[in-house]
Amino acid sequence: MNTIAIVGICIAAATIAVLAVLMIWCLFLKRDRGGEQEEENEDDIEQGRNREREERIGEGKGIRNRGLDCFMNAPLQCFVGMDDFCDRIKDEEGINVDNDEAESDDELNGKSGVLEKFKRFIEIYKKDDNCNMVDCEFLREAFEAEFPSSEQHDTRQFIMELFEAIQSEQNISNQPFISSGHKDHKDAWEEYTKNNTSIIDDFFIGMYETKFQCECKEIETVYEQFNHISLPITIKNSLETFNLWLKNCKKNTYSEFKCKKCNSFKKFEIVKQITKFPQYLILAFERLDTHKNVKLDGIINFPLNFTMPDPDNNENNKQTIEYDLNSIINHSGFIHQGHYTAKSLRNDQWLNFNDSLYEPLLGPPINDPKAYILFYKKKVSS
Ligand SMILES: *[C@@H]1O[C@H](CO)[C@@H](O)[C@H](O)[C@H]1NC(C)=O
Ligand SMILES: *[C@@H]1O[C@H](CO)[C@@H](O)[C@H](O)[C@H]1NC(C)=O
Ligand SMILES: *[C@@H]1O[C@H](CO)[C@@H](O)[C@H](O)[C@H]1NC(C)=O
Ligand SMILES: *[C@@H]1O[C@H](CO)[C@@H](O)[C@H](O)[C@H]1NC(C)=O
Ligand SMILES: CC(=O)N[C@H]1CO[C@H](CO)[C@@H](O)[C@@H]1O
Ligand SMILES: CC(=O)N[C@H]1CO[C@H](CO)[C@@H](O)[C@@H]1O
Repeated sequence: MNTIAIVGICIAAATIAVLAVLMIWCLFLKRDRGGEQEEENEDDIEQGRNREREERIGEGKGIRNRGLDCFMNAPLQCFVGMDDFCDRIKDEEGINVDNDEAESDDELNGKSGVLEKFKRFIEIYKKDDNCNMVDCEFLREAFEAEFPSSEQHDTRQFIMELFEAIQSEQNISNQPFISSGHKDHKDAWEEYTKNNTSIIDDFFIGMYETKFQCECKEIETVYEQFNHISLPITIKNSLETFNLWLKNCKKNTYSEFKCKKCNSFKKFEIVKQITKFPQYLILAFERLDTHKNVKLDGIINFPLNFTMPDPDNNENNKQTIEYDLNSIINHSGFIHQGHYTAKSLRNDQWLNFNDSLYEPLLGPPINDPKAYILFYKKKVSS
């Protein structure tokens, strides 16, 4: 019995000893492992940082695409490339929105608080950190009602909606300004800006002047705002579209109208021209013909820069306004199934943006056959 008891005690003691050794070993192992893991993690992070440092090119960041977001990501890259606009928007405030609501905007439906969200996006993008990708789901959500994430959308429509949303938050009705009876184009622009003072107006809105002149010399002048200019592509003249547009910028046409003075139908000469050039001129090629349901793939010659006569100093067309290409949006694919990418100039370096991916380009994009929207920046006049 004694022997059995002693053996039992010995086994128990041995077991306890083994267990203790195991436990202590485990603790050591755990601590070692932990240590190793921490080191590994640090290594990972460090390598990641280095990788990001290597991957981060110039002033670019990618933008995450959660499905069909490229219609929004491409123009956002173009806006980020507009330094003066991004500097100004930081200080802009919406006066038509309840700011308390805008603070907790993640739950907001609809477009409310777009300006605040757009500012947040710019701030995150411009932050000098090691991130090479921005997630802007909060901005995407603001447009969910109009641009459901389950469908493809037209990037041009998005740009217009973004403008309208910001304008209306800064207390501007989105009625088009069409007005007559002004002294001249400066007077018309003053009238427009008196009640239209959003950042969008300061950077993207231009104005057309159209003069209707009757045979009897009676003239009526109409002013009309625009936020972009559409250039039609016809398959035949696609090579010449841009130059044709430049040539036609001051265009004389003729048509029959009823003259108020003559009180009868007369031949009118119509002269239409731009009298207010915006800081950023947006040109959109009419590639997506939704009526005929086709996409026009014509190659367009568009210049890296061009000049127009300055309407404010128009004596002998000597003074000119110069524009430089700032960014372009590409559309590849078919009319109802395609992909948008952007090329944007950042600090003298052209970058190619494809959602979360981006890469430097060797030079500026010239005659890109897939160009859909062009953004030109007005040169600062000296
Ligand atoms: C501009 O707004 C003011 C009030 O804010 C109004 O009195 C004025 O009539 C407006 N101007 C035009 C041209 O509508
Ligand atoms: C305008 O673009 C052309 C190339 O198309 C370039 O050679 C020229 O230097 C540019 N001019 C200015 C003023 O940037
Ligand atoms: C635009 O399309 C052209 C021609 O297919 C292509 O070479 C280029 O990479 C595209 N650009 C972007 C920004 O995707
Ligand atoms: C954009 O990137 C995707 C891969 O994420 C690739 O399949 C596609 O060809 C790229 N498009 C362009 C225009 O570069
Ligand atoms: C400054 C200004 O005009 N604010 C107005 C903006 O619009 C809201 C209503 O739409 C008015 O309550 C504000 O007075
Ligand atoms: C686009 C826009 O809001 N236009 C408005 C500018 O202000 C005039 C009045 O001066 C309004 O009539 C326009 O609707």
